[in-house]
Amino acid sequence: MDVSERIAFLSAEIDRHNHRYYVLDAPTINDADYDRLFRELQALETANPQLLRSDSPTQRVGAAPLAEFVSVTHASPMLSLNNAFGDDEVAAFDRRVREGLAVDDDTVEVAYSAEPKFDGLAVGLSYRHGIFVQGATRGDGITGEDITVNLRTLRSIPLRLLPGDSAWPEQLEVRGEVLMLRRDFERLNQRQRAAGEKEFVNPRNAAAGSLRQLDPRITASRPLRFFAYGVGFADGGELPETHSALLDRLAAWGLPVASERRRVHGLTGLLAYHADIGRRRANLPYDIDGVVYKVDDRAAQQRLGFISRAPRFAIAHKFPAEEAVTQLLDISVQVGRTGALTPVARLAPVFVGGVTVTNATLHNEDEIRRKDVRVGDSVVVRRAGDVIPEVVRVLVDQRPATSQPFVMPMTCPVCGSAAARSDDEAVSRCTGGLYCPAQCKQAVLHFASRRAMDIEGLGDKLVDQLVDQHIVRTPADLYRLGLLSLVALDRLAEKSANNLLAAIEKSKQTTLARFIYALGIRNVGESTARDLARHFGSLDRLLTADVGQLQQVPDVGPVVAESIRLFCAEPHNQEAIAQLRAAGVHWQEGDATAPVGGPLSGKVFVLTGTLPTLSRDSASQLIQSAGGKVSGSVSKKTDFLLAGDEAGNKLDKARGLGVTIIDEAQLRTLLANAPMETTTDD
Ligand code: 5U1
Repeated sequence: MDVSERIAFLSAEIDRHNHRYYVLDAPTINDADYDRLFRELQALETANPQLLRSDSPTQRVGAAPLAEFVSVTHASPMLSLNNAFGDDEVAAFDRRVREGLAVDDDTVEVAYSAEPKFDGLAVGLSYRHGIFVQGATRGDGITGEDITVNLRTLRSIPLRLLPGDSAWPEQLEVRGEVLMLRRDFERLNQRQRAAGEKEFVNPRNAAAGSLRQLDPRITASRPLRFFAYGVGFADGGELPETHSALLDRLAAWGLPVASERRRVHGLTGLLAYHADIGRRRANLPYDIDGVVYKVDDRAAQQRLGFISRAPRFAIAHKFPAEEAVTQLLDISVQVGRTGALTPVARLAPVFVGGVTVTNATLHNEDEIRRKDVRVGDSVVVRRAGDVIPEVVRVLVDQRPATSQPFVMPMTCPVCGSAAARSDDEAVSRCTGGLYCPAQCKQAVLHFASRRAMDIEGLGDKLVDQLVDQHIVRTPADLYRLGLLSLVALDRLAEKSANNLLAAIEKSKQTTLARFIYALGIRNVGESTARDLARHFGSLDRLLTADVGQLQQVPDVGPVVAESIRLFCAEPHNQEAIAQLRAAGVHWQEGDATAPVGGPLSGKVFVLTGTLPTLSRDSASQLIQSAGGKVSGSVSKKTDFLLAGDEAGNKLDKARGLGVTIIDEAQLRTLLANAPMETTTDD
């Protein structure tokens, strides 16, 4: 055996043992022998650097710390799931699926794939010709962050896929979750305790904190696992017809897949699976917050399609939220961005749903009255997943004799303006608008937030000072800030102040969708802002639209349309928009039908020749999903000619017109590096 054969043998052996340990949970080697193989491989690679492969098992750790995460546009959006909280909602899901697939015969049951719903972080792993090339977080579902170097450190992620029984597609993006097993979490916390370091609150937080580290050595030191639950994108190869067979195939390629997955039939099968996993939940190696059902037939999934960024063919059936009893110490009233006064329960600390809870929402005055919640009460508190904890009910028999009903203040607790409640609303609102420091702070924070104008470095402590010292009264004032006023603030060094000013300057160039979202119009979230931008294509068209025109936008009903109209009609808002424009905030306006805000927004591409890995369709899809346009012929309006092998006379024409000619690799760079786009939730 020569050196290169020995290196290949050792790499394959180490991969095989990783797979046995991390994926099959059936190791066949002890730690000392594993270390010996590993050290021998390292020594051979050091002595023969020309034989070092990027997918070698020694190359998991060792990448240099990153300065920042680069954003990546997903080949297809990473969707979220709709939730069902009870059997009736699951029955409704099954009914919708049957209707959608026109299954009329009552004796026929739909086949579903049922799986645990991991309480981890969604990621996508891209393989090219079976080699792991890129890993990304879900981010807003359209763009995520490139965390390849961190994901490479997870030994449960194969750096090269096993051959299995069938060939991998040339390009494959596997979707799944990164999590920490409970036993690994306990051990990690023991280690933290022994080192005098802070303990992690729960496995999910520990996994999240470990994955988003700029230094991959930190990620490598944390016991993270990956579990696959599907495929986001595939090109150049066949995949099985059913989702359950797809999961089996992913497992055969060496990817970890939950062993609790089952193929079940009809509503009865779904509910029996939920009950079974619910019974076994406490003994599972990982935290789950429910189960996921997917129509098993993948062609049927395509037919059912999507609604508002969630698939119609799948649903998460959540487990009931965990509850605990604690003392209600006080009720305080918070003022939100739109002036809503929200009563908040201040609680004696209690561990529930994986975290220590000290505050819980009481929603509004009617809720407090309905539940008759009083200071001093013993209350049942509930928390599920990342949902805000809530007070469920009061243990009235334990109530102190002296307790008094809660009375909602008639004035804003922050600015003293009158609090008003309209007949059709459950909440009272402070009428102070931006005069109210609480509303102003929230408005500025929202305006600057990552998915709005993305002004990095403008945190709540800074906004508190800027608003409290009357330096900032509206978001437009941010663009008037100077170095002198910033360095005069508490704890803001000159370097940070300069960075902030640069971030503010950078934010001036934005997209229409981001700008609309940043305005903070009531009932207009990111997705609606994007729809509005796409529909109207210009801010002025939006500002002058009437309720009827607004309701032509997908998902905009009478309530949202009225909120937008009210906002646009308000002179203060028009003034604020004018100030922002005068300060230099700008975006590209144009074709109302083009996706707005994608990294290739407004760019016209023409394709010619055969690309190395992408089909024409996939390349066009990638361009369009990033906001670009694909045209059939080269003209003066063409921005890029994407040329592959055997390019035709379009290449000559493009050269003649001075059009930029790019290859597939340059397209990918454009997709990854172009200015960030707008978008959404997790
Ligand atoms: N187990 C599992 N989790 N999960 C999450 N499957 C699964 N599928 C998902 C998501 C968001 O989405 C696909 C159905 C598109």
